[in-house]
Amino acid sequence: MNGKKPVVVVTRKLPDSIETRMRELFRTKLNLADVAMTHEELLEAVKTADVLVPTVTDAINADVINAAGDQLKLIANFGNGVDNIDVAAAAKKGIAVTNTPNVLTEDTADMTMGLMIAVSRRFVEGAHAINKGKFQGWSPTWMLGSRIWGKRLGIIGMGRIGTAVARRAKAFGLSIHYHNRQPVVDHVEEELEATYWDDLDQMLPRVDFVSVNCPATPETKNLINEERLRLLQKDAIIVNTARGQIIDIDALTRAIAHGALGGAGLDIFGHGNDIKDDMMALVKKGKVVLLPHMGSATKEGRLEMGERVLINIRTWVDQHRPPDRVLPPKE
Ligand code: 8YV
Repeated sequence: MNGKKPVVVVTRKLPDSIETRMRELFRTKLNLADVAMTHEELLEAVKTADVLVPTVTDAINADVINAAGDQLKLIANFGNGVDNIDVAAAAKKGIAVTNTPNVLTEDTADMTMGLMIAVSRRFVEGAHAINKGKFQGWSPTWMLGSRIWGKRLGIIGMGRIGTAVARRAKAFGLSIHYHNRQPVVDHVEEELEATYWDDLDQMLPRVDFVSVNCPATPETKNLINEERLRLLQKDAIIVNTARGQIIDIDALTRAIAHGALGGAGLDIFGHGNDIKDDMMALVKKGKVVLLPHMGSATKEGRLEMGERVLINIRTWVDQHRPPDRVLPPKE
């Protein structure tokens, strides 16, 4: 660094206190307007940045990485998932990538439970009836949902977030089933009274709820495809607080529209224009609850994510190994 402060380019508006500290520590270029940078703007930014701080809305693909000047040495993602970054291309160019693990686990798990309840207990429909002035008075057979207590939940991806979902779900009276590359350690499996399925196709027909909590990787793209959706019980509810590409959204829409699936809660939308009309029709019928990727959107969470970014940049500047280094997939 030659004793000079590194140039840090931040692609979106971050909490004020994080931005202030970044300006104190580094030569930081902020994006106060908070308009997502275009591909061309990203190509320009990496020519001068020593450190790039992107978010989920920035595609830091091989084109962007290959356009970077030799000074770019760190991509400190403001976010846990790094599916927006070509980590392998970065590694080839000697650029380290870091993320912000742990600090959004509990918030995302809360949102997962929230969506399970919202869909099965028809929260949005009920609130909507009142908001629209359509509530004519209570009736014993109106707005009936389905009970959560005593049902089975199948978690796909039993990492930090999946495990945090399982802890909450157990308290809601759900039996925990999970699919993961490996079973979790014995004491966690015992604590959660969880049942491991190495074969996802075996688990899906047996559960009433499915929660998607695995990362988006080439292996998990369309993991829940048309065939797998067919395995589910016809009133099963699927919740995705991870990434959209893990479920074939058109197949999901069709399954719910045809009554082959109970409903879905999806916290995966980055833009309103990602949502097709057929899906909106299901939203209007109360079969689906959609959220604009709010799982980790708490004031506390965003500050902690910012703190992790600061720590990662700071340790790198001090020539130590940043604590949240993400390694490229093994070839
Ligand atoms: C973040 C997320 O809001 O961190 C993640 O992987 O999915 C989100 O909850 C987002 O990534 C910020 O970049």
